[in-house]
Amino acid sequence: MPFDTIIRGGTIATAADTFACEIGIRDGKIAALGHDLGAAETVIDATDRLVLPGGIDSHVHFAQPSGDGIVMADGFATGTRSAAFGGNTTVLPFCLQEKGQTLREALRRYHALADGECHVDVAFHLIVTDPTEQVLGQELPALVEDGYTSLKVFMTYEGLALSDRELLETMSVARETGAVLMVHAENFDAIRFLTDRLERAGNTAPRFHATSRPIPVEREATHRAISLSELIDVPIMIVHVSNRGAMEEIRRAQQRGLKVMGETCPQYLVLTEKDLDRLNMEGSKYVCSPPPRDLASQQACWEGLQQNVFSVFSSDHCPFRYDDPHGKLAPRGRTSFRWVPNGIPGVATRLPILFSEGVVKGRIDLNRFVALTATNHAKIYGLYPRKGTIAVGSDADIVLWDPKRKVTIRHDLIHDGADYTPYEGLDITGWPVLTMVRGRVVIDDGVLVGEKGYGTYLPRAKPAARPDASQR
Ligand code: DUC
Ligand code: ZN
Ligand code: ZN
Repeated sequence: MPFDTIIRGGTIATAADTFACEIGIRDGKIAALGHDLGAAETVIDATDRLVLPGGIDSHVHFAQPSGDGIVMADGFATGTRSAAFGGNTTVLPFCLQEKGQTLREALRRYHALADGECHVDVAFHLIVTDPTEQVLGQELPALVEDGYTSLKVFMTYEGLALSDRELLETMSVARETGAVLMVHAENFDAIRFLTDRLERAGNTAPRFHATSRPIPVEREATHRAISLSELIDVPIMIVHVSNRGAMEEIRRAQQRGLKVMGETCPQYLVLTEKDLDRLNMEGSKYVCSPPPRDLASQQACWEGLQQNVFSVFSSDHCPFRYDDPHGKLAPRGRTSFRWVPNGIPGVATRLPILFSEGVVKGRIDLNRFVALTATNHAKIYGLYPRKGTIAVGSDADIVLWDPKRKVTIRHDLIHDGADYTPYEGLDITGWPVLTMVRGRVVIDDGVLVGEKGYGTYLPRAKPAARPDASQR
């Protein structure tokens, strides 16, 4: 047989084109695109299905040390399982350097946690929290050469935030090595000031999390990150953008020719700060940073997606269980929003939400959907063309979609380690019905058929090119 598998009868979409043809797969790779490809050991009937590149989620957190007795709800087994159910074939979680730790030590721990556990392929971003001379001068350059070609820095959070000087030093290394720098842009001092004031006034319920980090906190830090990156002339990615002010800062920078990219996430399209204002501690289910805002902010995020200000749409899956003393209901979290763990799950719901709210409702077309959920992630983070497209020679990472299937999101569809989804009850049109990783079916119509450990670690190249305004 010339092929192991043929996918026949479907409509294929890439970031550039939509067309009907068959896909011939051999040894985990796409070996042919054409008509009448003949016989194969397995033929998958894709009639009435869309055939898309597997989703790449370049912003997820698994097994990240969270301190204070807090435990993340997903390790690599459940996190990548949930990703596969949601139509993803590659995810990029963050490897957090704890203060005093070397990056290599952090990576050893992280690889050990991932090894033999993954259902889909993984690559790691580094989070730099302790940018010592040794880390910046020696470790980081060597690690970029070893395939860890992106890093994240924080402008807020105790123990994570870098000073402006440290941001500049880290940006310099990113420039010298060609790594991509992701920035969490919120003003630490402003948040601390507002939090103290709210607590003094007795305003400690989860909804005050949003009040403690309003839009100017994010907009100012976004502007500052852009200005610092301009000094160094280094590309940056502003992650999890939630509102118009920050989006417009990025747009202005792009119009000035700066190498600034942007990312937004499902929570900024379909949630608002009203979700944090639920009875008792229920609002803590929606505590994430930046917080969901309002309807005007949602509209601004759509504009960013439509008008190429954002090049990627990621989940920022950062799961904590709700009814759990190690999660959202940790004893200290009941005393103030300040101690509620920041983050919400979403790796399984990212693609259906953007498909339903974006493609089905006519806000973006199918090719833009593919660019935002797969192709641009691969290009920016050094996985293209192995990942992120349907082309001869690429890995056979493919998802079949039923574009008409109506689903109401329930937590039992998610298969993660959390005990809730913030999108419970959301009505969706369009659902991923088959997920294939390197030629092997991992999810078949809502059933896990893949095995833990099949997913593999992917060292990465430096980004070939920055998706810019001329790209989708
Ligand atoms: N930043 C993230 O990227 N994820 C969750 C929490 C946060 O602050
Ligand atoms: Zn962040
Ligand atoms: Zn995140």
